[in-house]
Amino acid sequence: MAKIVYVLNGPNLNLLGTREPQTYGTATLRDVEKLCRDAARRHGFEVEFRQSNHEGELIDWIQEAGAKKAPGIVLNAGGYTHSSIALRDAVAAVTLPVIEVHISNIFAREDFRHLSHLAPVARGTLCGFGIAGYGLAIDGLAAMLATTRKR
Ligand code: CA2
Repeated sequence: MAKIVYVLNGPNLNLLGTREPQTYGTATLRDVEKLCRDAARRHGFEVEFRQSNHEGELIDWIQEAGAKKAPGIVLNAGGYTHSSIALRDAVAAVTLPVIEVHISNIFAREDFRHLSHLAPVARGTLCGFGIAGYGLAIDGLAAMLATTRKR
């Protein structure tokens, strides 16, 4: 059975590559998708790649990944990272490893971005690596799963 990693993107990430290149670079979300598919393939995974501007839809997808027993979730929750208790609850409730990713270094930005409600319930967090962080998250997930399987 195919091992399908969910890569979920939150609000405004559909605009990637069109604005704020000094913060987010010039790559588009399509480029991120390709990067994720290439990284996943190297580990024998496939990718379900989605973006939504709606909190509830992201929560539904986290629950869907759980119900389908996906190997894990890579989540860039965008601005909801800093505001959403509901997303945090969804991440805490799912039994799969969730890797939190941010393109920018949220700790080098405004104070309100320093708090992530997701970090305490995520299995790992990556930020500041640009879009390469998505590939690193998939590599990290694969390494975690390989370790788990050996136990
Ligand atoms: O650095 C990240 O990946 C963020 O999750 C991006 C969020 C921001 O609220 C987080 O603090 C950090 C914002 C996503 C908006 O993306 C845009 C991309 C291009 C142009 C405008 C917005």
